[in-house]
Amino acid sequence: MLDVMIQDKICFLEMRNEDRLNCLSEKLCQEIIDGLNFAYSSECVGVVIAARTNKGVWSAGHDIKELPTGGGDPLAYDVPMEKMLRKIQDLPIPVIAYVTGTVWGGACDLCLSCDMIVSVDTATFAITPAKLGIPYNASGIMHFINQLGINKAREMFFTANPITAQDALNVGLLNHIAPAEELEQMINEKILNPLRKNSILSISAIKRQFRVLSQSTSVVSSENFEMVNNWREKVFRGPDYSEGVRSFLEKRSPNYKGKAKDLDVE
Ligand code: YXS
Repeated sequence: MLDVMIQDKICFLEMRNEDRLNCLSEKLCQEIIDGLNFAYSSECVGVVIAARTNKGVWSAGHDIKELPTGGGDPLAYDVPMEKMLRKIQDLPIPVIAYVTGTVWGGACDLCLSCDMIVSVDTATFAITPAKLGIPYNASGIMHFINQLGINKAREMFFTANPITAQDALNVGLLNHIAPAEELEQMINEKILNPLRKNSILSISAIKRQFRVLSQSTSVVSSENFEMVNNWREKVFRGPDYSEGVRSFLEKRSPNYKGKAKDLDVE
């Protein structure tokens, strides 16, 4: 499911689950974690996460067929996709997303968890929990607020509509975009060759600082923490989550029954 290659101190991880639109299945997430660990233990100075696309899709996000039913939290701290996202953020060397197609759901969070994103100019990016009746999690929402600005983040979550690569570049989601035929040369010139030349000791210390400092503002009170959990639990235990997953798999429009006031606490 994942091809791993090291070339001149950069480790290239290429998702090869294209028959399943590179869905972030438990197996693929674990292979990405293993690939990241291999890159670091091989003393690489950077990792590129790429994908073999199918139907123009870079990754269709979490494998919907693996989402828990019966009241389980689809985005709990210990699910493989969340472990993979944290591994990308915690890896002490730069991780770059190399996007060559459309990006959906948790794959969008995968890109935001990377240190940089370079993308083909025809790519799109969508975060889709609202389309599936899923409650996103706090760390994921913080990724979007911190990196997109709160209004664009809200638009992406509330509409579940894809945004274009140009739009994503304008709001700072992407570092660079280029036509397909120029993308490989661009990432080498603008990112990989400087990584190969600069001090990885300095870069690693700076990435570790970014990780610590980016979490410094997101401490919430214990009461607010419990309130957020209460909202999320009401969603993933509510009627819409199971209807959202079922409707997708049955290829029909969802018929949501949930109400905003269902989240109110008297
Ligand atoms: O009918 P078959 O068996 O061939 O399967 C179809 C789709 O059901 C399947 N497929 C998926 N299976 C599991 N998980 C997925 N995420 C997924 N996406 C697709 O692949 C086969 C071909 O899909 P099809 O016919 O729809 O292809 P298409 O070219 O018409 O459309 C491609 C997409 C990607 C636009 C479309 O498949 C799509 O909208 N997929 C869902 C994208 C999405 O919403 N992903 C979010 C997953 S949930 C997640 O990541 C987070 C938990 S959250 O929701 O919070 O963001």
